[in-house]
Amino acid sequence: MTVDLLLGLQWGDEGKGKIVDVLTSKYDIIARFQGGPNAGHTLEFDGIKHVLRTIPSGIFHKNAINIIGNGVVIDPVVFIKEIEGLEKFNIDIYSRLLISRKAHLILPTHRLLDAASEAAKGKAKIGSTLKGIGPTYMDKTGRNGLRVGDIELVDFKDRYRTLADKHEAMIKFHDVDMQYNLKELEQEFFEAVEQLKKLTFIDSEHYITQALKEGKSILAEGAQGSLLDIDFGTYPFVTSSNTTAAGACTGLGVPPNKVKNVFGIFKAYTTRVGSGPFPTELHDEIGATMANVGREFGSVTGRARRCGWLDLVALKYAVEVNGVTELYMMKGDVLSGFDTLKICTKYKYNGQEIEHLPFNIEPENVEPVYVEKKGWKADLTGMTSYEELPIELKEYIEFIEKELEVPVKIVSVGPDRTQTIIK
Ligand code: 2SA
Ligand code: MG
Repeated sequence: MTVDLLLGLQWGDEGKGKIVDVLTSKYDIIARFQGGPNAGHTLEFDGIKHVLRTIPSGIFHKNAINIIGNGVVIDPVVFIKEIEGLEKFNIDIYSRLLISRKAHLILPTHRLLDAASEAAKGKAKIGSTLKGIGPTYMDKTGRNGLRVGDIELVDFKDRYRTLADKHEAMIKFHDVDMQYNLKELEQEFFEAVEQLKKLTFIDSEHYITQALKEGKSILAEGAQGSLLDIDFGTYPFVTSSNTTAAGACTGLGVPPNKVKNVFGIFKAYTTRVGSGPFPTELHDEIGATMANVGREFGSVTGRARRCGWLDLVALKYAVEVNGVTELYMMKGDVLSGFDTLKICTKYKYNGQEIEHLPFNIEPENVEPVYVEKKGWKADLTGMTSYEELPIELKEYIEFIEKELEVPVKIVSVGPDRTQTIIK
């Protein structure tokens, strides 16, 4: 069998949680391969809204196994709270969720270090979610990190102390005003670590190889978006993991030749939260309408998301880097009501018109070039078939398909599981 990937093609918040949930019934295993509690995957069904942080979106389906791969970073404190939240809905998490021993742990001092580092950057701050993601991946690549498997070692606490002491020195180095009670944070951390031991730890690469041999189907669920990839995103305004297709291989132990379909998910417009360049950003009424109608607030931090027109230059880049085979368009319903819609197809860059994403997309370097499309007025949220969709929306979709040379297979017209049109 093979592995399919579901990835965000923009700056995150494309609606991955909803789509994995819709697709899950087709797969035996759902796996997360990167990121950590900086993600917030929102799922809505039966009138209830769930926000998942580290746990894969397949957790609501009783026949799916959910894996947290080695590429993920886990904050035991956040993680245990997430589990407690799900237990209220009588979900048998312990039989459905497996964690890689090689996943790295977010320590309380990683979170503090994240905050200190951002504060020290001042205006140049990344706009991090402050969940300790960057410092944890730094320790991973710096070969200092603690992993889930380490909590079973007798000297875990000593190892913890050595690393936490080093972090404290680093926090001091940043020389910013920070108040914290590390003793309290540590108590909470070690209690959560004890809870974590109730879960099943696996070697995800071995588990996945076996599962593939047994004919199981696997869906790898990305977090954040392609333009936040540590290598291919708008560096340094990115997250610290590979959010693109290759990350699924290194973050789970999936051999590249086992990857089959790559589902690329994008919003009918564009949003970004945190700092960093955003060529099609709108600072006007239109952007504000998108934010209001689309409820564009971070599901974890509640931060307002910046909004703008669809950017096909950036989207084409993401399609290429990921090798996307099918596109899923989200939130088409949010664009209902505009007379005209704009789509960016090129950038003006150094006096020339270009169609590829250049090294630097700061506003002083690029100016978006738009084509205009006729808008539609109909409310899409009750529509259930592609045929029903307004002709202008179909034209909007067909234009995207032609430009990206990949078919749009799903059109989402609302947050609920049922508001999903399969073309
Ligand atoms: P970090 O926390 O250090 O990885 O942040 C680095 C950059 O990556 C962005 N980032 C995100 N952007 C959108 N959504 C994310 N997840 C949450 C959600 C965000 C929230 O799904 O709603 O609740 O605000 C996410 N995670 C990281 C971040 O904004 C920085 O630009
Ligand atoms: Mg999100």
